[in-house]
Amino acid sequence: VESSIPEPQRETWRKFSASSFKSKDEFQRETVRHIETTLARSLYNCDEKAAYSGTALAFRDRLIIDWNKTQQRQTFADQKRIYYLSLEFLMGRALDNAMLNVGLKNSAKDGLAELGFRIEDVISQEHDAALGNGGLGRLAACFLDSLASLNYAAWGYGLRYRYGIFKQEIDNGYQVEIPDYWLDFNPWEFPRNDVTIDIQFYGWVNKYTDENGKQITSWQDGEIVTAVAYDVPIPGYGTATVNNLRLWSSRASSGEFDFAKFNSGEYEGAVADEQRAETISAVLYPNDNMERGKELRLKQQYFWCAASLHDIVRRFKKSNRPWKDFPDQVAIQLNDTHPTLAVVEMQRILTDLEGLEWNQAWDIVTKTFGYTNHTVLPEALEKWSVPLLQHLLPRHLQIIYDINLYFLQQVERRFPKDRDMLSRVSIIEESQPKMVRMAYLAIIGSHKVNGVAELHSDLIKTTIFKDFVKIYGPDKFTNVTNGITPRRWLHQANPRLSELIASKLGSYEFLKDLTLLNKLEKFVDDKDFKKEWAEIKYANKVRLAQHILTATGISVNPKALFDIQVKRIHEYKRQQLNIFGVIHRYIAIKNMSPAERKKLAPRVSIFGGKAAPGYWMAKTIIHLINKVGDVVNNDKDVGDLLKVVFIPDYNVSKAEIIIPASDISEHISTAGTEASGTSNMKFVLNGGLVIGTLDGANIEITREIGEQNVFLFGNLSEDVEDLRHNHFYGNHQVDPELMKVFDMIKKGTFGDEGAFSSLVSAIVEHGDYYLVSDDFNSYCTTQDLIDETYKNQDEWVTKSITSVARMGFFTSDRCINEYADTIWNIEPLQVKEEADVRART
Ligand code: BZD
Repeated sequence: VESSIPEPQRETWRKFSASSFKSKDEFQRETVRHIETTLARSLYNCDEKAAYSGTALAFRDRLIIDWNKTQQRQTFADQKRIYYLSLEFLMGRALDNAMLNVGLKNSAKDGLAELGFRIEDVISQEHDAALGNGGLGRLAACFLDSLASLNYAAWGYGLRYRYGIFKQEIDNGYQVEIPDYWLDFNPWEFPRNDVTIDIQFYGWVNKYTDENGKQITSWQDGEIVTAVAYDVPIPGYGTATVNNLRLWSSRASSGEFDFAKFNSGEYEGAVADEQRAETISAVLYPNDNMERGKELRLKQQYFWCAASLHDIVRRFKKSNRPWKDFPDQVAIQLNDTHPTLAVVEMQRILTDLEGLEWNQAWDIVTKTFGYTNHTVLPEALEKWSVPLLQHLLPRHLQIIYDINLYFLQQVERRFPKDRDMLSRVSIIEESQPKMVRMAYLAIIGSHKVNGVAELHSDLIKTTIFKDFVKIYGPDKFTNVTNGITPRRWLHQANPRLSELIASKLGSYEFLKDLTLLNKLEKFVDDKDFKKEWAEIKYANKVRLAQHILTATGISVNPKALFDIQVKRIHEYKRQQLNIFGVIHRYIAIKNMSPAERKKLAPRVSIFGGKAAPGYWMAKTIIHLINKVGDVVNNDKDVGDLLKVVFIPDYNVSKAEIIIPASDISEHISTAGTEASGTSNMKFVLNGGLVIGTLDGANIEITREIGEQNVFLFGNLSEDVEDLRHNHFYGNHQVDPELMKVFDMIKKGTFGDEGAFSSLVSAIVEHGDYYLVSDDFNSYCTTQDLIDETYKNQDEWVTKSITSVARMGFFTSDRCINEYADTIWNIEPLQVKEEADVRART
């Protein structure tokens, strides 16, 4: 490379090459240096925020050194890389993760203590990186952790939103959204002002024949916005691999156009252009599983896909390989349909810009892409209107039509007798206006399509994509059951449990091979071990009780059973079933004699989660939970027997406190609606038991840990259709116990009943689409069984330990290895320095 240092000077270079700290003293030296110089603070004005900044900068230096080496190593090795395209990366905090992954948390802890700070206080200064809505975004973050930990050459590509998911406050029981401006100090990102790509919008398509008689298609005029790369280092656990997450930020293009405006005195106009450009990466859309069809969202998608693809193509071209090698060097995974335009952009690059024949290009495209589906909910399937695409991306719409034409011709040849098939599988929905079905485009443009848990992968094959199974055969469709990283969700969130497990297994090796947990089963009868296990759970509950008190003013008894449901608020996830169950319990307590009350196990019902700002029903559910809490928590008859808590602003760092503190967690979606769920895995890995429906990954969790360790209830997914039908055409009776709950709401016990009438009428009058009434009895009975079981603490702890021991399958390491083998066809890159990686803490 021409820009590298000539050989004679390299010695000097090497002599002063940056090296990273390895001990407590060196950590202190680096931290103090950063505080005094980089931050220009002194020991006289160093608060926790400054201590955080200095510590983060010291660890950042460490990561950079390994990051640079990793990128060099991967470039030299010149192997296939995997690119994970996701509009969301829900990373949470980075410092704790960096400390644990490089193995120096203990040095930092002691070092900070000597400087006058508690490490927990320093760590909690960090603002969450909340560039995601929920499960889909957090899955992407777990995948990055596994990819680096397993030494895969992998890049994430996303958007650098200025505002992440909104912060939630609760005001008088209502959700209020506060903007999440998180970039005032972010030491984990590196602007690459030299890595920019110009992205085009609008304009028109010019087709002509050039002087050599060649057909040229060119997309002309319109508007240019510049994408600037911001890189985030992703350290692996116990390895020297540090991968890259590249996030694109939008800014006005520095073309002559703006200067002309400036010079002609149109200062305001130029500034307005600039702001319009910056708007593209300004804010994360806060809807999960709900499609809205907004132009700015489509602009975000194209901006990010185009920037990422041009970056990938530029990197490939440096290797001077022929285009046919592209799929051997590059695998691109589409996290849901949000990046589907990447398929179209790739085809455009290869044909319009690089001059390949259509078929040759399309072969490369389909070998490169894989598509992961995360939902079967019809309202969540992405569609873009043809007129909008025509306006914003005229050339891409033409390419989509061509892809569709060749695809339909192929279908026509294979199924000449099935005319309906053509309209069913067409990428274009013949509605008013016409719509582009992004999932169909993603399937047609990929070589593999996967669901995220067994039931879900079966459902997509038999329902929404069944025609495509006929067309392509079943092998194109596969399952990769989701997983979670045990580094963050066990070791970081629950350090005492991790330490106890390590003391029994002899090392922390289980964090790299989670199946080793099965060795814990030997100890289920070990009295001391069980006692310590229970003590750790109790300590985690004390920690959560403290947080609840600070955040809500509600004081809860840590000896009570903690029953937790934290996740996005959605009708299909059925937080309404949970809160109706709570009201049912409240009624029961009110009707009990003092003697009966004495026998009841005290319970704390804990909720948390955000509602999409425009999702009225979800907001009403939050309101009801809070109002029920107001009444129940202040009822002298109830006392400690029942408390209802809504923890505001559920996010990754709060999850790390909440999840280790559950006795029971709720995963109670209508069967067939929750694609996988991943918090179910996190809760069980932390020794909590679950109440759940036979949905998503609950089914596989049950298979792994044993039916006797799970509280299952409710109807099965294969019966849902018939039940829904009967709600309208049979004689549908709402469960009588549920009616009593509704009576109490209607009486105004929880305030103005009108506020909650939509929740009641959805069930009583509008067909109860989510089967709340059908599952109510089974749900309440199962909750009673939980009370009974909890009374026998010894048995409870046995279930807890046994479950954890059998959770090895649900690591995202297993999941990533499955993607690598069955979809990406890539191998990890061997890392020499691995032997040299320091002792784990
Ligand atoms: O993806 C979730 C599913 O609902 C879960 O069942 C599953 O476990 C996870 C991971 O596979 N889906 C989402 O979180 N979806 C979104 O957040 C989303 C965001 C934008 C647009 C559409 C959906």
